[in-house]
Amino acid sequence: MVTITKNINSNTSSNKNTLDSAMLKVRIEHHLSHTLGDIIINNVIDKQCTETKKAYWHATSLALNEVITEKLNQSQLRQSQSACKSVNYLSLEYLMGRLLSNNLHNLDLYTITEKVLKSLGFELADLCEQGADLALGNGGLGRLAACFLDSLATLDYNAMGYGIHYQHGLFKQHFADGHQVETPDMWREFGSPWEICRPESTQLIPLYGHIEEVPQADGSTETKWTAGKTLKGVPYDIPIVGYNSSTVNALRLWQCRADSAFDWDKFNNGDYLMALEQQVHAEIVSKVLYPNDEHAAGQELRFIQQYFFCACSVRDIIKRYQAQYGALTPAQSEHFSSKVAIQLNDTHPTIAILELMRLLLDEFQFQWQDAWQLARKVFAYTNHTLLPEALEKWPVKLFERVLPRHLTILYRINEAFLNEEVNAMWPNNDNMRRALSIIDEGGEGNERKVRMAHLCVIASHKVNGVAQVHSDLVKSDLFPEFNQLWPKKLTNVTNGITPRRWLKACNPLLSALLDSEINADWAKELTQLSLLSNKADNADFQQQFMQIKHQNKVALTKEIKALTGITVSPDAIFDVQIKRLHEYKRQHLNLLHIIALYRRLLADPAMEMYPQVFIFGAKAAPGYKLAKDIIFAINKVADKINNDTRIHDKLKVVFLPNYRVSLAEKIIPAADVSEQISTAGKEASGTGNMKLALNGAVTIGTLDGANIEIAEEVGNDNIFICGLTVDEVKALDQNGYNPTDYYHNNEEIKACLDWLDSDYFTPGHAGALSPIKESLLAGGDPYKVLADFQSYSDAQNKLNVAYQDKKRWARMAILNTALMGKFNSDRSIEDYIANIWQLTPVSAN
Ligand code: 73E
Repeated sequence: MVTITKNINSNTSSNKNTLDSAMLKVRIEHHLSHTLGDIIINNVIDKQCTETKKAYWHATSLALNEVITEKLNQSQLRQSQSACKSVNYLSLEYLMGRLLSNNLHNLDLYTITEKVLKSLGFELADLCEQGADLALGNGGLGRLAACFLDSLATLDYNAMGYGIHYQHGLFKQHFADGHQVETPDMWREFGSPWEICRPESTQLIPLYGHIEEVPQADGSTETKWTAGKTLKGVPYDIPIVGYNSSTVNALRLWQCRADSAFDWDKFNNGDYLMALEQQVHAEIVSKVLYPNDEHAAGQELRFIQQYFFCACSVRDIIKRYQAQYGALTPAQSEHFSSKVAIQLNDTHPTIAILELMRLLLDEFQFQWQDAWQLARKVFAYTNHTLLPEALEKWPVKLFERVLPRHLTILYRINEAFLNEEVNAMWPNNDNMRRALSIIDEGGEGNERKVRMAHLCVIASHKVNGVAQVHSDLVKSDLFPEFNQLWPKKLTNVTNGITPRRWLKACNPLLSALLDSEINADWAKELTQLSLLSNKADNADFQQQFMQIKHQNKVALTKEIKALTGITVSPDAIFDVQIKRLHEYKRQHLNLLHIIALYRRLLADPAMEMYPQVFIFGAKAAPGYKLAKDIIFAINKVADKINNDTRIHDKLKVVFLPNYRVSLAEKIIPAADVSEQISTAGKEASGTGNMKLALNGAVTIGTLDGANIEIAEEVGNDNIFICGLTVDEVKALDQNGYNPTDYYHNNEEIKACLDWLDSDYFTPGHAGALSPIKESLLAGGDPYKVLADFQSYSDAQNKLNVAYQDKKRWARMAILNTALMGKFNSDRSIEDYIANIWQLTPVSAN
């Protein structure tokens, strides 16, 4: 028997795997023949065909799942026996990506599995490509949730993620004549090997209906809710495997079904379609992820999604508490809050507050004060954005219709808050009452709305922003009055990323180099990478480091060719902007500079410039017209530039379709330059900035979000900072920003924008790119693209010159990798634990 030998970097006794290669092979073959049918065993099979690879991917995943499920069961037993406090992370989004490679790395089974599959005639990396991305999120917020789950399990904390089991995750993207086209994501068309259905934890969720005041014997009245409809929530658990730890936690995703499958009477009467109506209506609730990033969707279905998910999760949290500790009574209040923390990932799960209150009051016979005190100890809220269009406000009328009982509770919370707390601080001050009320009274034809963020701040014991500058702005600009009222409530937890997925698994060449250089488990203790600083000027090390970057660039070059047909040279600078498409992220600032470079090259083909490839990846929300126009413009400009022989390949532009986690894993290890050029004050944190820097890309960016903290870590010599600061943006707004001044005073800006009006980039269709120009001039350029153009362009020039000094650039790249220790999501989680959740770890040791 060959037992697994682990390298010194990643072994602890708690994580002993007893699976050997012979056993693994048997299990994979068992799943191939027994679970997946007999298409393969003993036949002469085509190992190159996709169907075969898919079957082997599936069988390998199932074989691994046996190990994982056992660890999950042991973890749950251990957590229950230790009676430790747990955190319940409530998020409408989880951007998990693929799981096979990550789970293998976290279990330290990657190498052995690679060998077994090789003996069967397959490349593991190739098989991993067969898995679908779990794209149950839009962007940074959902990916942060996924990184946090990884860290919680890695650090042996008792945690449960709660979310929605969307049938369709984020749409797939392709381009037709440069335009974004969306098609549905079918991640579990043929099922998913990772999920475990838990029918025993099904929940029934009431909604709609009416309330009445029922007189009580003591003369008081009680509110009784008679629901008009019931939904059924069925949970699917996805195991979350900690890295080199004894813990496997779960992500519990709720699928919505009808309370009963179909109407027998209608069916028997021959009305077959109508018989299924109920089912169809219920299934819609968990059918699809809303594809809006940083934009609150106003539809009733989204509201019901939020409620459904919150109600299922809160009931499940209580049920699990009761299963472990017995009945939940008012006397247990203190105990409950000493065992349960609930984190709200933005305001999307706010209704959980009302649902917990409702259950305590109506079903557990709590008095108001007992229920409210408990809620306030349990909840905490993370704010992820200051953008007004992303701040959720639901019409009171919608609340009244769908959740009449919850609305009465909300009113009572508001009344007590305004009459007691606000009045104590600002006596008889109607302006303050109006500013802080949970209800936005509307006025002048505007309907009354519920400010979800206010409810979150009032009900939570802690509220955090996601990077220092963002948290400061939450205090000063978003919630200044709340900060006056409760000076200790608002705090900061800077985001982080898991180094397991974002270095160890996605960049095996660099990982191997780090393993050989650093005598510690750097994928856990990321600050250990700072030891590399000593080698930043070492010629041999520079050579090795940059050689790896080059190999990663060669691999990406092939991917670019396969996906777009465009040929790029791995010797050029790979300049990467990958993130959702949004005006505030300013992909169009990047584009404007590309157009300026192109223009300069046409004017002077001998211009001194090191070849640069600009690589984009971004999805636009389907309803966001200007974002789609920007994608179209980048694609059209790319077409023209890439086919213009006059510029001798000095400039190339690539827009990779269908940007997602698994594509990010290929782009990030190959990036030289990381574009982080949001308008200062608009990007709360960013996390792509951390992933790129960790993989040795040098940032060109504004002093926004976590860029500021990245600059602090790497030092100003190792980052290219440009653009206005937060204060300068504010000053510009106060003094009246006029983009046409920049247009008239900067000849290059004018020429580039006017070029967009011609048919140069869209032959025969003059004006097709004009919406970009219009948004920057007549549209008022709300994100200050023109104000930052010159500074950005100057920084790009410096960067291009810096790259030509190979030693200087290698030093910068190495120091970026070396100095990213702070941005380990394990550190973020330890910050949450210390300041907000107060958990203790439970491991097998
Ligand atoms: O800066 C990012 C941040 O890094 C921020 O824009 C993003 O959250 C990341 C993680 O903290 C974010 N997404 C949303 N709000 N902020 C959002 C809003 C509505 C719907 C979906 C996502």
